[in-house]
Amino acid sequence: HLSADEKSAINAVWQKVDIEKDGHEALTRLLVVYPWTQRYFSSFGNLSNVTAISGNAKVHGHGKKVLSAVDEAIHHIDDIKHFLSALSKKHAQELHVDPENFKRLADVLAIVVAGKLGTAFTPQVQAAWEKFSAGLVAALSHGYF
Ligand code: ZNH
Repeated sequence: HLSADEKSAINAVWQKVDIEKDGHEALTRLLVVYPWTQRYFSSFGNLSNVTAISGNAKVHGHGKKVLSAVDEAIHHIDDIKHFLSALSKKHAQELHVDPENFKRLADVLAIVVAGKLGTAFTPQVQAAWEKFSAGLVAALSHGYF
């Protein structure tokens, strides 16, 4: 479970995040660094290179959607597994997303967040953020079992 200090570190990180811009950046990075993930977004059109991915309006919209869900999850931080259970089931049963990809998204999001915070991303803040990310990934993976 998260301590009060950890929660305040997580909130301090999240205050710096721009849901639309950083969601777009994180999803773009996911699709560029792990091109295999493009297979889930065949309806998004052209994802053939970095310029196409970052300029794709559907990638932009979806990045915002994903980080909006993370925002809501942060507002339900003590009950994250329950809060994300329907979304997890949807990814498992309808979207058939390999849950390994939640970890990959959490990794690229950590890179985006670290870039924004700079020296404010201290080892303590990183540890709290990783704990939250692990809980997020676990909650999204829960519906697979
Ligand atoms: Zn996901 C969808 C969230 C990850 C893939 N997603 C989605 C949505 C949301 C989300 C909110 C919407 C739903 C409805 O509509 O109902 N995701 C999310 C989150 C995360 C994620 C929070 C993490 C953190 N996803 C993910 C990944 C992938 C995905 C990793 C892959 C790779 N999703 C997806 C898809 C979809 C979704 C494919 C569908 C889209 C469309 O539009 O179609």
